[in-house]
Amino acid sequence: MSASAATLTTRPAWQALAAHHEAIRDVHLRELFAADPERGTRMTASGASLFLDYSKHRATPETIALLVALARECGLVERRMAMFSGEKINITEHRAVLHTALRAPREATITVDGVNVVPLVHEVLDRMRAFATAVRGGAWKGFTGSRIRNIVNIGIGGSDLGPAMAYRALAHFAQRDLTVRFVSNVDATDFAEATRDLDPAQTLFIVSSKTFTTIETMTNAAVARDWIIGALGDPRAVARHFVAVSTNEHAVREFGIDPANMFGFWDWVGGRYSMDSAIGLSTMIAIGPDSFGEMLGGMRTMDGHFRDAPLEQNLPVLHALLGIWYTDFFGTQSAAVLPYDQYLARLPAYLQQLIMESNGKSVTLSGARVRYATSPVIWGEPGTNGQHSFHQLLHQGTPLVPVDFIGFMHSLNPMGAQHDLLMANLLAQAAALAFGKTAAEVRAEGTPEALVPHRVFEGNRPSSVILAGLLTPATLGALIALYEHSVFTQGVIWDIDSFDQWGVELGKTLATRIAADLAPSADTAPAHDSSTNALISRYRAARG
Ligand code: G6Q
Repeated sequence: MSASAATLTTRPAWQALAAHHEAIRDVHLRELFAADPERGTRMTASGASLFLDYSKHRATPETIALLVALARECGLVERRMAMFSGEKINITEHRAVLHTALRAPREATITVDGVNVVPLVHEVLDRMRAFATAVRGGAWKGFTGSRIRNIVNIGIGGSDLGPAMAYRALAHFAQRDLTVRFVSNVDATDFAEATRDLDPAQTLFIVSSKTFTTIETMTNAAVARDWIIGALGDPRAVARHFVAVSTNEHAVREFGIDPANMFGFWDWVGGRYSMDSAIGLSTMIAIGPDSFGEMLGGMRTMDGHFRDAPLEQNLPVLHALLGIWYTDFFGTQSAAVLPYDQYLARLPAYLQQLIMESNGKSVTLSGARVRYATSPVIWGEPGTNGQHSFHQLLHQGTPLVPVDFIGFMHSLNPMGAQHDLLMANLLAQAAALAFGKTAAEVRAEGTPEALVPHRVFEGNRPSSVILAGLLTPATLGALIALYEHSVFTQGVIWDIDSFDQWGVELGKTLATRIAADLAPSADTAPAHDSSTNALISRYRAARG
């Protein structure tokens, strides 16, 4: 059973939510907290070592019950089972969606087209482990016999954002005598700046591309190959300085990488869901196979929680449903992710892809135009930095922006009272957003009357507080899996294919056509729209 697109907004649970929204949309969080002294402890849930406080949402237990009813009506339980069991729920690409198999225990059985994929996953993990250990320990040598000191991952989108985020997030656990960098952009500056201070003899490139045809990655990989051969003076150096992560063995071989140095994955792993596949090779080299295994363990624990916990206490489900509540009933258009941890600086960028590429869709599974809003715009920065910039809008701007605050009980770098200060700020921001400051309170501070409206904080601005003990590989894994399953849950309710990405195709095709028009050899008049033609002419003129 799946949600019927055309009928989502006519479902009884949706209708009940719409009526409920009418009733509570103007109720202030101050009133909700006053009405229930236990609210701050009651509206919480935990799982996979994460704690979620959702009490500062413009929701009551009735809201949650109605949202859960909607999830049930939309077939969440059945669709969840379909995903975990390897059904081809990515219908537009006719693919299973099995990132959960990437962290399944060795003894599990998950079949796709009659094949148990779990042994395949572990075979690759074992090879990654051996390779990572050889690089970390110095057994894997460069062409000249030098030890590898620098790892450069070349990949883009799902083959970049996950590893880049994870490397930063888990830097505390990384082997510090290895430098790990990421090159993604076709802008040559990316490669130039990433490699300018590296010794080619000590540098290993991981070319990460599911398809091994992505223009940016193949362009950068070719530049890297020239850089290595140019410096080391022998094409045979490629074998010691390049490995590949891909599903396309043929193209890997064509590039000159020995398939023995290729780490595979499968079409049932979407790019943005692949940081725990071989795409995570740079992560494993950085933090070591054991820590990588702990990250997989954290994801696995969250998978189990998502699969087994009652929907009312299920972190990804609650997270997803509250998102639906704001997007579809309050009409919010963006959501902020604010990690109060510098290690998570790239988490918002990673989640932008995970969430917006998955659920930025406007047709249902059956191809009908949706009649409701789907994914919000996701954005964010680590706290406390954002407090000195865009938090102004969060507190006093016209849009309503639900926030995810993410914090940790302990710091990986304890120094004096800094962690207390960091967490005090997180808690203060969540409270200030929720409860604000009334005109009476502002006046009582002796504020001149003309300034009172400027200093009022209306409050009633919702947030989740997600807490964990310490940012370990396992915690990061659990956090990522929480968001993955939240995205899935929302996609089920919106009745969209969260696992395709046709929306990024058109630009790629056009870029290839326009690139031909920009080439120095181009001598025919461009044949696009008048704006593009004029811009091409201007570019050509400027380039002589
Ligand atoms: C992710 C998207 C996209 C993809 C990149 C890189 O879900 O499909 O971001 O990861 O376009 O693709 P390749 O790995 O094939 O180079």
